[in-house]
Amino acid sequence: MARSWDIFCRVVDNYGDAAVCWRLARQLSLEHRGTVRLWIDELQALQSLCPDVGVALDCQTVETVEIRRWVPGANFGAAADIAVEAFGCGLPQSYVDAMVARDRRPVWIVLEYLSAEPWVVSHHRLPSPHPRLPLDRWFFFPGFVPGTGGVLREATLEPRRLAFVKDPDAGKRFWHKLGFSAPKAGALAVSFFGYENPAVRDLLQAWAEGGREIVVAVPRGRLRGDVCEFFGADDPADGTVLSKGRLEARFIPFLPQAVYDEFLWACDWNFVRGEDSVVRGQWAARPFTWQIYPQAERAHDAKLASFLDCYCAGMDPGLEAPLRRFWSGWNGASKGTGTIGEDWEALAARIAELQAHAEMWARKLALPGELAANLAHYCEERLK
Ligand code: TRH
Repeated sequence: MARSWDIFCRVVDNYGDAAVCWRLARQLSLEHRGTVRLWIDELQALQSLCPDVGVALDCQTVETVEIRRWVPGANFGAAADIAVEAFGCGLPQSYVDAMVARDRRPVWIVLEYLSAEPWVVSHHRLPSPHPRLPLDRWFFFPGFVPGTGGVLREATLEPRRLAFVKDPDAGKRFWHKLGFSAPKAGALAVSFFGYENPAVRDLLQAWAEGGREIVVAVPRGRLRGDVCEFFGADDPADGTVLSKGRLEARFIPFLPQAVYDEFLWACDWNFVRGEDSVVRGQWAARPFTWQIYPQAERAHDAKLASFLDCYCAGMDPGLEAPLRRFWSGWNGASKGTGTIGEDWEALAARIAELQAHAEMWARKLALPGELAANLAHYCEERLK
């Protein structure tokens, strides 16, 4: 049955909140026949991901989703069948009142952060009654294993990816579109997205002195400052190429979301971060390294370790050890041990095995089912 949805999104920082909500909104509308309104408090982040979004508009429809600016005092109108409170951002009181006023109680979903921690399975889909009102909030947890809500993957993603990887010229066309030639045969292409990171210097140095040519492409963003510092460059324009030893760095713009996927497919190794690029990196079925969103008192260490426990299952221990050390060095956990270059060399020497593992992992990641589909199905059950 066609349902109406209101998705509420507060942009805390960066792009992840907007990215996840935007993907979910599109999928519910395009793949689940939903009438979807996305209430978002910062249109700039969304416009970076989807250039068709106008930052000055209070109300606009893009790709069948109605996008509404979420400001204090906004007129929300009647509540939808389903309200999604993304990442516990809270629903406005006037909207909650509108939910209570409906004859048929809407479903209130709290869409949680993505985590591989084992407790997620037992918390997924638990209700929490509202302290005063006749409403339940239902907690919906994305995740990597059966028993969780899964992760987002639009229906067109895998066909697009397969068409790209099967086309021998697709990679070349991608680099040309950005104004570069395709990396030379034998060079390893790397996408480099992350937060500020003191490990960048050692890794770039190792690449410059390493056994293989590396072409690292660096989109505009927080990690780029560390790369510039390594080269002694001051904010190079997009399109700039800087080299040192066997390392070539290409500076590229922040790409629209759909083009970002092509970037991941065009590279042999992807450095990803946060909540959403890490998922796209996994669907890209390429070796990758995750810079997890840093939390107070290093609460993210446990989350990273849980993910690695899932991801490394079945991997040869001789490959798993450098992979864990490399990821931990990239996430600042083993600062000062100075093994990031050696660990990289150990991994790069076995990249074919890591590639096969990444493909196997992408198949495993599909096992819990797809997040938007799982959510739509779950809400339908609640509304029956
Ligand atoms: O931007 P992120 O760090 O997002 C977040 C936020 O910090 C958020 O507050 C936090 O809650 C969450 O992480 C855990 O990283 P993320 O999630 O990977 O989002 C980046 C998005 O940007 C993702 O959709 C990919 C996209 N992207 C492009 O569209 N073009 C690009 O060129 C690049 C580099 C990324």
